[in-house]
Amino acid sequence: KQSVKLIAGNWKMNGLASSLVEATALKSALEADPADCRVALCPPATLIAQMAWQLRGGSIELGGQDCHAAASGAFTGSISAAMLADAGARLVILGHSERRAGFAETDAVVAAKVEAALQAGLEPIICVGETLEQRQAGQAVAVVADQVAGSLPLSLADQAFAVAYEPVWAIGTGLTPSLDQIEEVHAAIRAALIARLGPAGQTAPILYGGSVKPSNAAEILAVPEVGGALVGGASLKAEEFIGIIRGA
Ligand code: G2H
Repeated sequence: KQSVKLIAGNWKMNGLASSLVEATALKSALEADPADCRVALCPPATLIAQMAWQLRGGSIELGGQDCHAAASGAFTGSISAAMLADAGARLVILGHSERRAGFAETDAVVAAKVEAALQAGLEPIICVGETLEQRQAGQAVAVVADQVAGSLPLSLADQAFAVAYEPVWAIGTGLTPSLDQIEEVHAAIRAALIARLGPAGQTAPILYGGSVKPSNAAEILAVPEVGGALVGGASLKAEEFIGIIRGA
């Protein structure tokens, strides 16, 4: 049996205090019928402390969606990894394509953020994925392998972390790669992880992300080397997210 899967919800810039209703509904559902996997929610940072209180005593873990690479200092508007941990987060998503594209985050920036997360005791979920142009040019595997090599510091070797494969063209579009395409890229990521980190690269879960929903979760999660899912839109409603969790 494969190790336990990680199903993480990425709320992105969605969620006000009123969204806590969904988190509470998810907690109740998991208490009534515990999941066979790890479940995490990554809400906007403003909600983490409140949700940590709301979800106390339950099994749902919390994560941030980004952090600064520095430990502290004059970085107006930014949040450090230690602040996320202090608020109650255990994980942090780093290098999401929306950060890479919209905030000019290079592999080197992502790697520095991963170091900062580890320093703060957070488990990073490091995202990689090709654009549609890159896929059409037959470069998907090469692009993703390059991102793994560049975004993962060697200090990850003895730490808990996950990688998320998120093809940019599948994010929020309703499009998903075929199961064969997912299998091919996940195998390439596993090889790149081992090339980069040695035996330590053998066990980190490789999540799939991009338009995961209750109707496609079970088949995607059954693909070899798919160690979980990073779920955007469908994590905002407890009912949909639980449908995905039940597929794990
Ligand atoms: C990909 C994913 C979550 P969605 O960004 O990280 O979002 O499931 O809405 O495609």
